[in-house]
Amino acid sequence: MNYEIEDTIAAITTPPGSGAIAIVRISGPNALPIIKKIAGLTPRPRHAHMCALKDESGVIIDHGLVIFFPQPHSFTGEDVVELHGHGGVVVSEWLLSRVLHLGARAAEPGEFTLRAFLNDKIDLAQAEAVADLINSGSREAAQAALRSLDGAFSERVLRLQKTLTKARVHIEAWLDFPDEDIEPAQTVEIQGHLKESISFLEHLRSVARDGVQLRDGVDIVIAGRPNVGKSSLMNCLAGHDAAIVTPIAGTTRDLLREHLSIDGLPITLTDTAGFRVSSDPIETEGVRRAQVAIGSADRLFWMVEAQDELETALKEAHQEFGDDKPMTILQNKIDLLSENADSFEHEGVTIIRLSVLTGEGVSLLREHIKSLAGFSGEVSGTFSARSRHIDALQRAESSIRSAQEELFGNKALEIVSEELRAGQSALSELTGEISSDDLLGEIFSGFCIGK
Ligand SMILES: Nc1nc2c(ncn2[C@@H]2O[C@H](COP(=O)(O)OP(=O)(O)OP(=O)(O)O)[C@@H](O)[C@H]2O)c(=O)[nH]1
Ligand SMILES: [Mg+2]
Repeated sequence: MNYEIEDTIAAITTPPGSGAIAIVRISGPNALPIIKKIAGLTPRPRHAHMCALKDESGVIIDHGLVIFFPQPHSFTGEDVVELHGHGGVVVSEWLLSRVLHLGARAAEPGEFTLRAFLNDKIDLAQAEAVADLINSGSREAAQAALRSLDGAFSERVLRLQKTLTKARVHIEAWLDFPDEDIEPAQTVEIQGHLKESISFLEHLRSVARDGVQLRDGVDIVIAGRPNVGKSSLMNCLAGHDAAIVTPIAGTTRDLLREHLSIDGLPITLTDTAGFRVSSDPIETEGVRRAQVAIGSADRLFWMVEAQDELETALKEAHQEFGDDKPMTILQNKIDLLSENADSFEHEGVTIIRLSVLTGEGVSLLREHIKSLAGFSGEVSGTFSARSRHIDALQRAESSIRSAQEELFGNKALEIVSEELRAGQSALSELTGEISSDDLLGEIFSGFCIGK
């Protein structure tokens, strides 16, 4: 990652290929001089100018719009110019090469957002939310990312920081004047701040956990012997005929992936070829691919027929995939036995009896999927979050709990102070007040070019 912000960067910000428009974005101190040479005018701030965009010999590359966002009121906090040209690969690359020729450097992935962060336009949690919004897998996930981008997560972290600062002010004062006794009323006040912080952190962590699920989703593979109804389930959950379903065993040969959402929880569902030993090399390859997909999935749905012996099904699945693979056993086709849908635990494995054909038990399955992800389904106030956020919130909580215990117990104020400092520092990682280059590199390299 390039952490220099003195130079001027440029990139095509729209996706490659043909489209109605393509946008070249320039950010940095030379954005305005560069555009003057290309468009032959000094654009007024935040006005769209229609003009001829020319190369160095005066040849018109394209007619397009020029919009100038002067610093600091731009996305990056620097002078930003956008060139909106016609959306063709040749024209947009020609425009970009002209901009680069005039002294701009090609932006790295995420570099515009990195600059917004470095120039204090947004904090780290908000920068991450930009990527989450772009990559969101459901409307709910997009809304959660937008909430984070608008500062919902950061505001809560800031509120916590303030409460902890209040507690630290007292502690530090006592440390500075060790001869003075601690007033009982003040201890109560600090305890109050710590208690408030802990319960707020608990709440924040549970909302963040939903946020992580909304962002990451769950990767589920449906597998089992041929003809048990795997593809039928895929179609049922996807809501359309994604996979071919026939009464012929061995219908599905290849992996088939669908992205769907259950109450906003993004799911990647993979349908696979039925497991059996076959002399057909295509089917054998299908089974091999299914095994690979199961290996990397969050969860395996091992499907059998309702009439099959449960113990046999469990043994078979454990033999095939080991004891560590998180799995659910689906006993399908209960309609043939005229039985009711059911969901229960057996030897630590969830068993769901259902009929994909009649739809009975499918709602049990949907609830099961949400509970697997620890997803409450209450997404209206959720913001997008990542596992690094959960980790930092957990560390902050454990530090504050230690401070609380110390204050009740031994009352070693140095330790209380140290724990509170550690708690605040964990919270600072969320918003990026404390961050390493490695972390920034990891976060911003996940962006696309031009963002
Ligand atoms: N009675 C009944 N039939 C079902 C049910 N679910 C699926 N079927 C039928 O079972 C047959 C096989 O369904 P598929 O969904 O193609 O099964 P599959 O497991 O994908 O089969 P392969 O791709 O060959 O491995 C079809 O005729 C389905 O209509 C069910 O709940 N009840
Ligand atoms: Mg199938």
